[in-house]
Amino acid sequence: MEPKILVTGGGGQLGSVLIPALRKAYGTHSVLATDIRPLDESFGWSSTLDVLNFDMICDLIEREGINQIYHLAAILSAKGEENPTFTWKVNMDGLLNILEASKKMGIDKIFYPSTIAVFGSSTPKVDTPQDTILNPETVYGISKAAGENWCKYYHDRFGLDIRSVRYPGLISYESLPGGGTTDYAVDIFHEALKSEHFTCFLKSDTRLPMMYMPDAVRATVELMSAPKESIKSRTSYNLEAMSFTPAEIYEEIRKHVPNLTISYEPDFRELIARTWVETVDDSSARKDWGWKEAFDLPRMVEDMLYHLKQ
Ligand code: AKB
Repeated sequence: MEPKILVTGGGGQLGSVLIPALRKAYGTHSVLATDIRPLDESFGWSSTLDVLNFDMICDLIEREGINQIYHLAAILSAKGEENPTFTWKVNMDGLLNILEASKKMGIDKIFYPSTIAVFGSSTPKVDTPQDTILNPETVYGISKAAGENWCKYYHDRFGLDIRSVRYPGLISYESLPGGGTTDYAVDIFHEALKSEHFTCFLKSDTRLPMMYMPDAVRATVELMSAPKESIKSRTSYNLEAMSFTPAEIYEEIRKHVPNLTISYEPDFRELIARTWVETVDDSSARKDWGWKEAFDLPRMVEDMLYHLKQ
């Protein structure tokens, strides 16, 4: 069957890059971009959608003949701490509405992004295993860990084909992050080209897993097009491309922008980052559906600067 894809949270950092990629893969008229706010014309076929409104989701699925959903709408780690109960509502009720609507309306496939924020202080920090301790310490992480389990539940109990990856911090020249702990790794590029000084909200040695957006988009498309039998994890797959500290990305950018300076003013986001892990073991994704990154730190830095300078 021809895919007719609904993307929620389409105006966010991932959605605004993933939507054009899905259109390229499946055809311009096969992807409906939605967001809580009206999307501008550059998004093409779009609609407003409040994921807390179950009837609105079902109406849209019916009216547009939707058969796949990429449920990206969520409030991220740092922003989520400003209003924990509202974050829980958006992230959790939003997901449950999508799952229930998918069951009711017979949706074929669902994509649910999870995150390294599902890990916590007791999780092994290096080469974090696929199946490990999840004791998240942000409301975003708690909602995503619960969300992963809901996805498995709807798969096991109702046969829904839901697939998920635990994204590391995402770095993109095409879109800006909104309210995450890993946002510094995008901000540093913009400041490098604008003011040649960057004030980092993490400490110099805080190591986190990261990924360049072209890899994240390709991973998503590959996961979703893999044969059903090859998907062995129905919670969420660990995924990694690189891992670095603020000091390391600074040194790499300085090879291209020699006058760049950096200072460190750690804030509450440092405390969040310290509960996450440093590197993850993503061998299950590599084995089950052939994941392999194309960008390491030097290649990503070169490509980011090249595109941002354009
Ligand atoms: C965040 O920092 O909250 C996100 C994430 C790692 O999920 N980028």
